[in-house]
Amino acid sequence: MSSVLKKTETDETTLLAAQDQEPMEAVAEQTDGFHVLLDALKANDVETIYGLVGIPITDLARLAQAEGFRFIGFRHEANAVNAAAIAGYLTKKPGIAMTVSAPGFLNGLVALANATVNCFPMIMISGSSEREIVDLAQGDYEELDQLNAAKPYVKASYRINHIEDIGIGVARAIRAAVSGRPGGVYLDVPAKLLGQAMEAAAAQRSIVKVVDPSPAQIPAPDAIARALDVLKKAKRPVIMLGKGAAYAQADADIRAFVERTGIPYLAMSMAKGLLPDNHPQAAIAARSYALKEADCVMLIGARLNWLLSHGKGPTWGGKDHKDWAQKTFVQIDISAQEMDSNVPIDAPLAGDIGSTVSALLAAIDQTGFDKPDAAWTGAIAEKRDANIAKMAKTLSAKSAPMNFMTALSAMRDVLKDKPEVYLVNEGANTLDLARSVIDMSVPRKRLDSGTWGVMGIGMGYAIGAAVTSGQPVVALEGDSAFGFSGMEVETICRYNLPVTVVIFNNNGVYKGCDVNPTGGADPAPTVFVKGARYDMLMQAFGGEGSTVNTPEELSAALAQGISSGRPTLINVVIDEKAGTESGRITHLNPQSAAKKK
Ligand code: ADP
Ligand code: TZD
Repeated sequence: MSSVLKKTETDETTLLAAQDQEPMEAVAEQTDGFHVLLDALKANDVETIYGLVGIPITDLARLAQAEGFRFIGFRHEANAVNAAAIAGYLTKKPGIAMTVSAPGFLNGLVALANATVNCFPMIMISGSSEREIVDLAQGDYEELDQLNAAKPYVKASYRINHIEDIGIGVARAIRAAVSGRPGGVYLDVPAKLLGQAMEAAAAQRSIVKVVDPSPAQIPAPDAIARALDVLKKAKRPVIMLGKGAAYAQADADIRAFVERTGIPYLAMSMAKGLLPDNHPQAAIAARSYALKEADCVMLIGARLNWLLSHGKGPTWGGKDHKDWAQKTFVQIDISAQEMDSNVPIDAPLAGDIGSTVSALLAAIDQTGFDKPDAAWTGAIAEKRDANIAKMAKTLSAKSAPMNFMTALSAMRDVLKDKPEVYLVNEGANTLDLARSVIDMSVPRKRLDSGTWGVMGIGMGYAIGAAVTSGQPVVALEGDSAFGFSGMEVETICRYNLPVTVVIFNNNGVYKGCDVNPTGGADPAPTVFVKGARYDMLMQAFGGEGSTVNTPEELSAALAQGISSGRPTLINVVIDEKAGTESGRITHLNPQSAAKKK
């Protein structure tokens, strides 16, 4: 946009008559909040917006499309926000989602909170009502104090009140989302702001292109020396890679560090594939043994939260759940506050993973590093190979109807030769078993329920991954998990995305054979309609759908779905008696915990 002189609304006759007297009135070109907001996003390389329309987002979405943005419209805000969140994770640039006010905002907030909890950078922009009415609680259309409602669940929550501040407001939101520990940011955009006008040239000057949005955070040299000292003293060290390491996109240096030190490594679920799961140093299939027996653990972008039993207790070789493991810990994390959150960290490395790992490599080049004793690496390899052989036996056992392992075995064989495929995964048994069975060989290809173990990310993540990458996506879903975002199959069809949804259908949550103990007509709380035809849902919108009963049928349908690049849904009939309550986290159920005592 540039400032131009514009003639006032005068017809030509008047102009001609007036030409000897007054010069044309000079009026600087005006612009409005809609345009300035989109210009601010464009200046910061935003190309795609995920959202759901309604006042005032409809006009914004239309204009965005007209201005060359890709606007992906969803059927529920949570899925739009999940798509933006995973786009942020995959690209290291904040994903952008737009929602309408109050209910639209609240529908999106769960996913925004989930993005924050998982450290994914994104910005949710919601339209909001008149401040004056909200602040006096006078009952506006879709009234809610969104700015404050968002605060506890996000990394930052901002409102822009004046058109002149849009540039700096967007810049602030971007920097908050991607700098330091990434997270979800809420940006409140009152409808009134979008309608405000200002001079176009001044608006252009107010736009901020954020310089170095996610600055490197270089660890102090003494912290590097301390960490190497702790690692060198270890007899049985192990490295744990988390999704922060995958996010960092420092793949080559991480691999060089693991290989140069010779330390066996484990990978958290979304870090699988950072090094190929069949790497000779992979201890993934010997996880329990490695965590128990290690005398030193180096965490790279992984938190010692519930997924790692808080770094203490029997999983780590402790006596009871409160017992600190007698191990040393080295931790790389961009958030210094993360250190000592659950157990004392002997060598904290507060820095970004790229800078920190390269500093460690440089220090090793100077001082050398002796690989761990063969007794330790050999013991891990032996345990791993035994576990893999044991699993191979389970996988090869045929079962009719299929159980989880039979179906996963078929999927594993198809996916083995297709490293480019993204695998989205949620459910209970479907999640926990697929994580162990399906190997990953490329970084950032496995996207799942993450830190909260949340259901509902499936279609949002699948759409976000497909839109961001153009690569094929397989979304492996429990039948319950699918239900949370299932309506987005229409979105998948509408944009003709290369997504194959695979539903492990065992007629219920965890399994489908529970009965109502009273003998009454209502089904048990965990049970769904039996023999449901989820494939017909995809067909309803013009996609491909099929129901499969055997591993051979599943293999063929999966291979076909991926190679077709078309929206596909495979309804996999799984034995309704297969499945464990809560998958592998049964021990967290209060009843089973009480029984153990
Ligand atoms: P996982 O669930 O795989 O164990 P978490 O989500 O618990 O992983 O942990 C990821 C950690 O990575 C977070 O503590 C976050 O602060 C950290 N992190 C994210 N990005 C970076 C980065 N670029 N450099 C260093 N640490 C990072
Ligand atoms: N609601 C939300 C938002 N997240 C959750 N994690 C749950 C409820 C509880 N929950 C789980 O933890 S797994 C699960 C639920 C409802 C579904 C398990 O059933 P499924 O998978 O059909 O998806 P399996 O493979 O049959 O176990």
